[in-house]
Amino acid sequence: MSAGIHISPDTIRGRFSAAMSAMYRDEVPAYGTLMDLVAGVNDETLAADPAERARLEEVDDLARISEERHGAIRLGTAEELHIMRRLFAVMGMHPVGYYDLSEAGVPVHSTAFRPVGAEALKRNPFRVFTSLLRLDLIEDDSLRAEAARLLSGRRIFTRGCLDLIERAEAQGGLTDAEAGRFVTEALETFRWQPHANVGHDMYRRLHDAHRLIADVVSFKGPHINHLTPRTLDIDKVQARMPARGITPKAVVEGPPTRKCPILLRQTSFKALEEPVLFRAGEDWQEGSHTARFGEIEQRSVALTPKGRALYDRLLSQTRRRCRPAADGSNASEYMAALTEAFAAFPDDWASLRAEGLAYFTYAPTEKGLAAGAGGKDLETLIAQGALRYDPIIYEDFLPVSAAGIFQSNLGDDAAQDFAASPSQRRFEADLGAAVLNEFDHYAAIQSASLDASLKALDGLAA
Ligand code: OOG
Ligand code: NI
Repeated sequence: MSAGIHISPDTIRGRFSAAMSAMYRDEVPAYGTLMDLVAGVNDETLAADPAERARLEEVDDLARISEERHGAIRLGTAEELHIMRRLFAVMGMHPVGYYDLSEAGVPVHSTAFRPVGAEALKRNPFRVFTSLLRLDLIEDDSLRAEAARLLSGRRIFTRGCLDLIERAEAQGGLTDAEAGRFVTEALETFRWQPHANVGHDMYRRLHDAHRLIADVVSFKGPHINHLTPRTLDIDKVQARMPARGITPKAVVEGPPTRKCPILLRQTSFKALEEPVLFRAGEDWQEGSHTARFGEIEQRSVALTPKGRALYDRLLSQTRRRCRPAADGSNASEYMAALTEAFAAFPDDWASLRAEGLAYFTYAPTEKGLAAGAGGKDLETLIAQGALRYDPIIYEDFLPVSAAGIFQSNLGDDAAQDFAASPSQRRFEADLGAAVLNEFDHYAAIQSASLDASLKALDGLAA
């Protein structure tokens, strides 16, 4: 048998995200409603702004504008995380960034498996925010031991999936037919399984320790807990959710609405209560669990460490003044405080660039190519219109926003005090690889584009 021709990991990722989307819409009907709402608002936004439409047509695939940009799962053991890294690698998704959520009262640490590089992101930007439960943060010794025992006994990957991961690693890829089987097998890991791994009493104990612990330990696998399409107008979708019968979380996470948007804004609808069957001897006992929801996101320019420090400072300043209440009662007060604090964040592209707050790609203009660089420095070339610059989109996540998303969907009383203990080394040891530092990555994209631009200008100037 010949090895056959391997298809691109980007293609496998595209098929996988489409299959996941179809499965999730089927499992969580409210998510289908959200998708409809998002597509409608995106159409309206594009119709109202022909210039933006033309710009997006150039850089994006308009037909896929409303598709999923990410999903999220929560894992229980180091071994699960290690295999998950290999599974995602088959689809060209690699761990980027380390997020310590213990600081925000959620006992996990996380990374995002995502395509790296402009070309792969453009083909299909789907990524999965992946968290590993921190059993070491459970205080009750006997509960911790029981949780560890339950987790060590479960098998979240099918035999077929494991075989195909090994095959992809050995062959350096998968054929079209193998990829089809891989997507089918991999999907099983993310499927909702209503038959719990525990009885109701155990579920209660885990739940009382932290809802997230119950969500991970009580079930047979890491069900996908949300998917997130891209919206072009997050404020509008947030405002229209109630009319479509879905309840949005109290506030949009991230920066406020701006002329020059930065980083990432996100909101979600609240997780639904779903029927579960708990073990009861040989039998099953009916109960329920709340975990799965839908989210939307709007991405904008990536910030440098300096820009990010300013963002973090202004966000903390806002939250010291006004903490968003779970019931939404002070949502407008919070939004006003946020807008006021962020008045200190420059809101024009020229300042964001000149002050080193955000990342941009550079490209020579026609005019610049005609005139040549002639030894001029960057600022002069920009002032003379020889170089243009465009924002680099932020492709990662924000820990404070992620904590807000976790909390509103775990039940709003879920925040607890854990000893903040970032543990990136431990996480990377479990993962079996280092995570890519997102700032280094954006900086490299920026400097490569600048080098190439200066070379192009010099080439003609000579
Ligand atoms: C992950 C929450 C984080 C985001 O978009 O920030 C996240 C989870 O609830 O498991 O998905
Ligand atoms: Ni999310």
